[in-house]
Amino acid sequence: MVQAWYMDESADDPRLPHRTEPARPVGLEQLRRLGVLYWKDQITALRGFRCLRARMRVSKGQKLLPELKPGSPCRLVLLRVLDADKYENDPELEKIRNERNYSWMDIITICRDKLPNYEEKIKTFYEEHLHLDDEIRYILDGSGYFDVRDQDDRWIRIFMEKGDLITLPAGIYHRFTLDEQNYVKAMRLFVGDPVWTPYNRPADHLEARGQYLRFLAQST
Ligand code: KMT
Repeated sequence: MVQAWYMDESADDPRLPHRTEPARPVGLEQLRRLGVLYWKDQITALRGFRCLRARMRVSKGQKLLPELKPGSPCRLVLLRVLDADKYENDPELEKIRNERNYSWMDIITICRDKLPNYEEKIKTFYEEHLHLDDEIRYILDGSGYFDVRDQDDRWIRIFMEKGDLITLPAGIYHRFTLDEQNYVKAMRLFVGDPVWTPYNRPADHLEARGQYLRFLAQST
């Protein structure tokens, strides 16, 4: 499942996990209420299914939850499996792209040797900002953290690793940092022609922010 949690207030290196103590994990449902969509190379829980796994073949790239062994009774079924190793020709990724109109894509590698103006870019990514459009990222390799503000303006940290796809809605305040691996390779997706302009906080006068706040107000 998604690995997300409330952040502590410490001013230490942002690449550290910054979990509160005790930890306050955040689930998919809470992210969804903030308008954040998240897919993993994924096992989806469905109530009402029993023992399907007994006859299910688990093919390459699919994962079992650690506590489940093939054949054991369960109420889970593997529904959708993204495979970051075959991103160029992955029917599951195609499905998501078609459903959500993610027509445009490129690939960004963020590490000291590969990204021009690395230091400057890293700083920009970690400034709290919003965009006028959704930010959609699919992690192909490495890992990092997206931080998003919740409805009470507290930071939630979302760990993103290979096979994870996330959509941050237009108007949400957020930021990105590498973790201690100092390396991520990600697909950037976009609806139409890409615009990457970040609007650093405060950007409350923007229509995208107003729209997002209206979404939050009615989000259940
Ligand atoms: C952005 O626009 O914030 C980025 O591209 C950085 C994150 S990509 C994993």
